[in-house]
Amino acid sequence: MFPYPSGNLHMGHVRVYTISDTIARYKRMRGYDVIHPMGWDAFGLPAENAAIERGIPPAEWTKKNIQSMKEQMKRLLVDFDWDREITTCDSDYYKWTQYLFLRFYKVGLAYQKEAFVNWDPVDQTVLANEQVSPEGLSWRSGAKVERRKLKQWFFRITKYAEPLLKDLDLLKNWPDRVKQMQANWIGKSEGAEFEFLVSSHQKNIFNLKVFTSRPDTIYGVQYLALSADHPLISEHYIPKELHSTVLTLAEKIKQEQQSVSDSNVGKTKLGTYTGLCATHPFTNEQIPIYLSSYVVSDYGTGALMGVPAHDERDFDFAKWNGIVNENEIKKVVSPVVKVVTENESKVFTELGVLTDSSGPYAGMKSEDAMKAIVSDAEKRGFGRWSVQYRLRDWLLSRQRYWGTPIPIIHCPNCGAVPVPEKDLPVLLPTDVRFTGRGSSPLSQINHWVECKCPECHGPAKRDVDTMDTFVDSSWYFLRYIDAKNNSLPFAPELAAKLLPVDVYIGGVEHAVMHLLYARYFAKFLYDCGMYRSDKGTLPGNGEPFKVLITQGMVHGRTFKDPQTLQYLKREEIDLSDPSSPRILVTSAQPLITYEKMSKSKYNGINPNEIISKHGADSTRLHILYKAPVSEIIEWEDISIVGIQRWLNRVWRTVCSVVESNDTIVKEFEGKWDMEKMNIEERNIYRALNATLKEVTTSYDATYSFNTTISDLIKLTNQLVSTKVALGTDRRLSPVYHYAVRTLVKMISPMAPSFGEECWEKLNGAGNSVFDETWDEFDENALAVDEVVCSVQVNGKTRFTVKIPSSAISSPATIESIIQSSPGGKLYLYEKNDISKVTRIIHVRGGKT
Ligand code: ANZ
Ligand code: ZN
Repeated sequence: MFPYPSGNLHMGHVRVYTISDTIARYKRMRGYDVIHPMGWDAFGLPAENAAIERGIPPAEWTKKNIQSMKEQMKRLLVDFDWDREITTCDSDYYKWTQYLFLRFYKVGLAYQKEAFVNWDPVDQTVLANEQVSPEGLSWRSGAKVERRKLKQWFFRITKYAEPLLKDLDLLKNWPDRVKQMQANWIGKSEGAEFEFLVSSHQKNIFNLKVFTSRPDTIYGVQYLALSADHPLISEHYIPKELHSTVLTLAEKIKQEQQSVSDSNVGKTKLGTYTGLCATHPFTNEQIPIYLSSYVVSDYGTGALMGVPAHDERDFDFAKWNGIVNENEIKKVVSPVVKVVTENESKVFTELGVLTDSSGPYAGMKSEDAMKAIVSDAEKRGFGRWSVQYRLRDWLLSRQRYWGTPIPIIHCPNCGAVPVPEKDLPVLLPTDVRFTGRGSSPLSQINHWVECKCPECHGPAKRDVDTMDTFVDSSWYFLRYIDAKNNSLPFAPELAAKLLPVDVYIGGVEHAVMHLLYARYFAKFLYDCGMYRSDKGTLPGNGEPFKVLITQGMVHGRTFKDPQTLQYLKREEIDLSDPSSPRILVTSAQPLITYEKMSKSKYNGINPNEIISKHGADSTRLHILYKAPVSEIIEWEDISIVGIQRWLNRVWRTVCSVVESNDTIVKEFEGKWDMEKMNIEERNIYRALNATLKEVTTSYDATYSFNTTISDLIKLTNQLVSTKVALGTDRRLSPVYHYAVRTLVKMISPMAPSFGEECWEKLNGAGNSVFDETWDEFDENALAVDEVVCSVQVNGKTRFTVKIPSSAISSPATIESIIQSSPGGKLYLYEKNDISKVTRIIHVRGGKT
């Protein structure tokens, strides 16, 4: 995932790009043609705020930040394909964002409708959600933010709800957690729709539809409830005497739902009787209709059937509004197996068996009753199956300057007219004054706004909104494959050949929005034939990312005063003894925790400092070693010395074989014969191949770099401690030499400059380890010839013996080896009496 160019790399970037660089370098060594691209998610609010606060033009601010972040990435030794670099605020990128917007627009997937925005009444301006404090105040004026209805642009992502949900199944190499979050966000609900006739003076005046996920509870309906926006809530339908009560409450509910914090929407139990009743379609009973704050206007039909016996919220609402007494609650479902509990909850929300109150459906199981009830309702014409999604259309327009202009012209005669393709890009004007006040900056530039209608050539106005930056980032990975194309966003053949992205790495905070939007874009473009290929190359249906790695956060060490619990600055801590930090003034021990890095906690780590102090290689290895990729890292750099000591050991080992006998190794390569090796060589050869196997799997598929590093440390230690029979002249053992070379290769993707240095030492200047091919492990070497077997006597593990592989299937041989071993003599003869043994149990691979 590409970064926002804030100006500084943070530790999260260090982590994610170390992971991607490691995989990319490894894949190149394996002979793959790797695209490892980088770009900048460069539109957005901070640049505009910098302009308002400090008068720096957004473009300038952004460019400077990109420069400095690029330098930092280079210092981290990340090997990106800079010739594919893209920047979303460059017109040769946003031209194509506009082009793609129009593709959506032309098929009706981008449209305009009224929606609420945050309005600052003092500065007379629209605010982004990030500019509104949790208390609902404007970041600049401090005014209480209001909600206003304005015409806004939307992407019809709901049209893709079903494929976006269903195709999660195709993503076998995505974390389950992310798939679950997307599924919840889409929120598919299967149920039924019923119609209730509302009548007055014997006349049917309205056909009221409700959505329910529990059609089996239809006989338990004791009221109906409407949202404040429901068409029945109007002077036309509500009896005169209740106009003021009902309509006033409806206004109040709307105000409350429009307040900035959405947290109390649907929670309060505001409600009132509307004076209307409807006929229950099955029982013909008259059911009262209420107005209620917990009914969401844009979900289902904006109306629901209240079943107090089987839904908690309905129960609360019915009780608070005095709709029914507790003893009048109509139970229509009971548990299949009655479990008697102390305080049986009043509301039974599970599926069960229908009670006698359910007319002809009594005695049926919920599942069967649902089918029967909906099928009967269908036959009688007042109900049907229905599917609802929580997913809402994506509001994409922003009343801001620093974003992709929406390529639409509004003409008084022709309405909204797309800017013709030949006139793209619609460039952002540069003569802008940033005041943070008044209507959006673009709307204040008359010469930009005023234009000619492309259709009737009469005077018209440009759309003055810009796009949400999530639009820019929904397709950038497609541009990487063809970054310089100036006739299309990307060539379809190239896309078909190179996509989907093999490995996509980023934070789990993008689990929903970014990853869902990118899937939506890719699927739409796939459906309109902009990238397609023979079956097999794509995992299906335009899914853009084959493997998703969500790296964990990097937490920083915080110090707190144990008394006041205040966060302390680094300068307030005496760290001269790293294992026992002290508070300088009091010499007390501070409380130490690891938390998300933030300025207010003084626990931020500047990657520049870490790299300067420890070097890029050690920094990279340390960050890979501290935790599995998807888990949180508690960052401290005290233990980085462990990594450095290891690298020193590798270096000394490299130096000890330095006079290259490359030619001898080459001679052996591919035909190592264990029979001809002495025992030490054989052990090394075995250890090397075992490590190579593990490490290769990790680089290829499991990305468990922390264990990769510990495997490599283990191998190094074995090389250091092995006294090869050939004495101090280890370089004469081709096996040893081969092992050292291969060790260096295995380390290199993670620690590239160290790897290069070692390689030069081994092979002379001018040789790059990244030009080498990866060694395949030798399956023969992995066959073990001894197994360690641990022996329990009377339930306690007492000793171990080594059993030759050949004897493993013979219990008698194993027993005799155990008896004659030193441990066996002690525990079976001296401390116990072997003649009293009653039972011998062999356990192998967990099986008895
Ligand atoms: C009767 C009923 C009985 C319900 C019962 C639930 C349990 P999900 O599953 O999330 O889709 N509902 C319907 N429209 C609503 C709206 N616009 N605002 C708020 N709530 C609404 O939720 C569907 C259930 O939420 C529906 O099923 C309805 O209550 C309520 F034992 O109908 B149920
Ligand atoms: Zn026109």
